[in-house]
Amino acid sequence: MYDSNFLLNQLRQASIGSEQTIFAKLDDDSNVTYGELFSNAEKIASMLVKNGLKPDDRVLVQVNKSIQAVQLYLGTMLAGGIFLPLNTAYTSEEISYFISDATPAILICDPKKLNTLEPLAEKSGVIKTFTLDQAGNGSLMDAANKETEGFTGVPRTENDLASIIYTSGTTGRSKGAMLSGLNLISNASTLMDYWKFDNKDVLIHSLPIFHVHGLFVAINITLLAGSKLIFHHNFDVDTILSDMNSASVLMGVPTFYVRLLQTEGLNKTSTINMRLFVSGSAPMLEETHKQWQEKTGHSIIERYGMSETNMNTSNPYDGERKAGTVGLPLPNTEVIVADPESGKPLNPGEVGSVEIRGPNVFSGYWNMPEKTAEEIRENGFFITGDLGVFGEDGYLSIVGRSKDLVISGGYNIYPKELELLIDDIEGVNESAVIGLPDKDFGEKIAAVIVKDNSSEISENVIFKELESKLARFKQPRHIIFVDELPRNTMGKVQKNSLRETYQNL
Ligand code: MLC
Ligand code: AMP
Repeated sequence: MYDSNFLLNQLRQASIGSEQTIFAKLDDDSNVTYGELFSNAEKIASMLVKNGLKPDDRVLVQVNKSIQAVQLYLGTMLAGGIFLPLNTAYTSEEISYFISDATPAILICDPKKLNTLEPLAEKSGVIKTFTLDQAGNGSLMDAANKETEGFTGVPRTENDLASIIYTSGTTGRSKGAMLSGLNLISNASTLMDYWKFDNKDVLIHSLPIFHVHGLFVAINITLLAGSKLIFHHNFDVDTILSDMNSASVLMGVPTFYVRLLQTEGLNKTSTINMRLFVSGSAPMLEETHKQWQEKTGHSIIERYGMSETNMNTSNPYDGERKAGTVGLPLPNTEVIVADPESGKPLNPGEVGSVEIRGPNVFSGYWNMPEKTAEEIRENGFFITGDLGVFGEDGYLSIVGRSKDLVISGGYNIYPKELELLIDDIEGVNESAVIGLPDKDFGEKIAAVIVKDNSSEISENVIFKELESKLARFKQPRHIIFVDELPRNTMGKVQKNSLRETYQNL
């Protein structure tokens, strides 16, 4: 049984007041101790409560990566709020949807976005908007610094929500995955043991902190194990390479490894201090895994997860790490490959729907009971939308997706969202958005468009129209005009055929 301020107390227990460093070698060469981290989180929590935050209120956050943003994550949970981080690439139009869907009580944004976002926030009943910039300055920390440390925390139980992570939806509308304290802590503690983390570890942190990977996997494990983080604002190959002298673990998306493999300095000597390389969020090519092993002597651990479940499977720490597979189900997590209709488990070698059950699985989508019921079966198994197959050896391979999704550099892009916007542009009859192979990002976006000849449209018109509506990473890299889209006898657009036709673009 867990105590009431469940997640935070677990994270704090070994570290509160500690002089042990958590953030080491920051870009300005400073260090931050666990004691400082948590006392600032307490000040933020105290300030949020004074500003009217009630248990279960959402705190919507779109800020650049900083230590203060991590303190805000911890402070929000300490205050009993629900932390809702958003990709910094989202445009105001995209943010506007999240504000109206999540109805947050508090909004925190970059000072540069205040003028645009504050009026939207006020219209949606947000009590207060604060600012926080990459250097940690802004009205959030000004207000928090007036508080004293020692805020003990608003009581929470293990099933209370700790965070909502928005993930794109097949209908074009993003869905907020509701994650409880138990979802987060159970997964972090499983991974800490599975990957053998302890307080001697130093993790190179170059991922964004608005997603499960950089926030929960990387930070929660570190806090639980009392390890250190070398915390970078951005991904940079040279910096990572030089960090490897004083670090032990790197977590990244496959693009990290593809780019590192292209650098001169990557070899057995430069990685000699490292004990663990983890990859996930998108499929890693077998070729990348093998090249890494040849060049560094290290075998990357590929693991598989998602916003709704945190991590589900991982290649083993001690056993064989098999390229092209995502390894074995994690302890405490049931993973089946099932018949999509009946949900009945299939035999090894048979391709089916990957489904997950366990304490890591979310409770549902915010405000979307029908979607929740469609995706979580009555027996508790969550239908991931991924297609997989178990080998006789028990290793899972992800072989495709039943959901129409493109993953570019670890970011999810749902074609439907783009198709709805493109179809609305004057002069467009219809469109099909597909993912094509890309050496750097794994997949890239292409939009195949049929004109309606009502007005003159060109590539540029399409790009211009999408510019203010869509984050840059979601925008098409190729626009292809065609006379008609290929369809099957049922009238359904054949995206496979389009992917094949344009695979070499
Ligand atoms: C940046 N760009 C991208 C992109 N990232 N375009 C498509 N896909 C991406 N992922 C755009 C930029 O806007 C820019 O546009 C151009 O590409 C070049 O940018 P860059 O400087 O090369 O990008 P960089 O800053 O180096 O970013 C690449 C990256 C980043 C791989 C480091 O995308 C990244 O951090 N990805 C990690 C995502 C992640 O954490 N996913 C976890 C989700 S959780 P232009 O044209 O304007 O110059 C999850 C669950 C799980 O999935 O299992 O973990
Ligand atoms: P997200 O919704 O951003 O959490 O992305 C989750 C999706 O990323 C999963 O449903 C998978 O499709 C994909 N994914 C994550 N890790 C892997 C992996 N190691 N191999 C293949 N796909 C992955």
